[in-house]
Amino acid sequence: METHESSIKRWCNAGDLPCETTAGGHRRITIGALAAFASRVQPSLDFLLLGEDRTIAIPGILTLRRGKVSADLTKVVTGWLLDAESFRITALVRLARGFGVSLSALYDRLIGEVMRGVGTSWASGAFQIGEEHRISESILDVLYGLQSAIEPGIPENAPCAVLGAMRGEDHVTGAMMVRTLLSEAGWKVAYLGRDVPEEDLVLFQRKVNAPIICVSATVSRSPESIIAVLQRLQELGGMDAGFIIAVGGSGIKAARRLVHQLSQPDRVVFFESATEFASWAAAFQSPHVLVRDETN
Ligand code: B12
Repeated sequence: METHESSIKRWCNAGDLPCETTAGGHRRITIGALAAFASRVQPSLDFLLLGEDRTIAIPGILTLRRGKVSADLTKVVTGWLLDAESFRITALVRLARGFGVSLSALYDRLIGEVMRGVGTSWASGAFQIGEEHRISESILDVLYGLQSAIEPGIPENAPCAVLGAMRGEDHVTGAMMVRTLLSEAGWKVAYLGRDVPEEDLVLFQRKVNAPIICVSATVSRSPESIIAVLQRLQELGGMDAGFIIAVGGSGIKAARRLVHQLSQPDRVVFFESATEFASWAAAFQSPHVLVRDETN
């Protein structure tokens, strides 16, 4: 809800919204007072969906806005995930975006961090496999919800990208994040989910005439095996294939140094983070344009 400053002053003056006046003459409103007021005027507000944890979540959003993540916020979000309260995370994401925090920053700094923490807890025996699965499903609930909210705004004639998790890869959280980022940047996405063979990625690339194939890999594997997957994609596409391969995820890092082994190394882009990818996708020009530029 967007509220004009004058409305807030009016509510304060009328005593509806309790506030203190500072020595400098400014009004100071506590989060508790704001929550009580908001619950009277609009009970479904995202702010209220944060529940009692709002006293940690709101300062946590402000920390995210400054480019950092607070340990308290990470703990709160992990707790919500353990309780399968994905609606609270969705509310947090909406609020954070209202405060100017980008989706990609939320993914890299907050959700990625939370999921890595979940991995550490699982490895140390603090979480059982059922808890890890429940958390994974809850985070996917959030991402599917975001996707459904973004998708209707994509123009009918928008370019389409193909996206999937690399063959043998069951982790799809990173891929789903990329899906929402592409959609937010105005792309349609042919999303193929987990464990996608190269043949199917290229089949869909042809079907939708996609200028980008995006591949995600979370489990680390040998650089040679990643290069083999990328090479196969390029062979299936042929020398005049009109697509760029965007590859990312914590599992692919080591392969970057072998990129020169590919038949078309300049047609592959490696990404370390969602933030890097989001700006690249927003500014992307199709390979046809790139080829034309090269010959000029
Ligand atoms: C949740 C989880 C699962 C869930 C996955 C559910 C799901 N729906 O995705 C389940 C339970 C199914 C699972 C299974 C397994 N898992 Co697991 N899992 C995890 C966990 C806890 C979180 C993964 C995650 O979501 N990470 C967060 C994402 C967002 O990070 P990310 O992928 O790196 O993505 C970020 C960026 O890299 C980027 N990005 C990602 N993809 C892309 C793509 C593009 C194009 C771009 C531009 C950017 C980009 O954006 C993201 C935002 O920052 C991790 C712990 C960890 N440290 O990651 C272990 C972890 C990844 N799993 C691990 C293992 C070993 C497994 C299993 C093999 C376990 C087993 N013995 O059965 C299996 C099967 C793996 C398989 N065949 O794929 C290991 C991997 C170790 C390694 N050597 O790499 C980890 C690290 C746990 C550990 N500490 O040992 N897992």
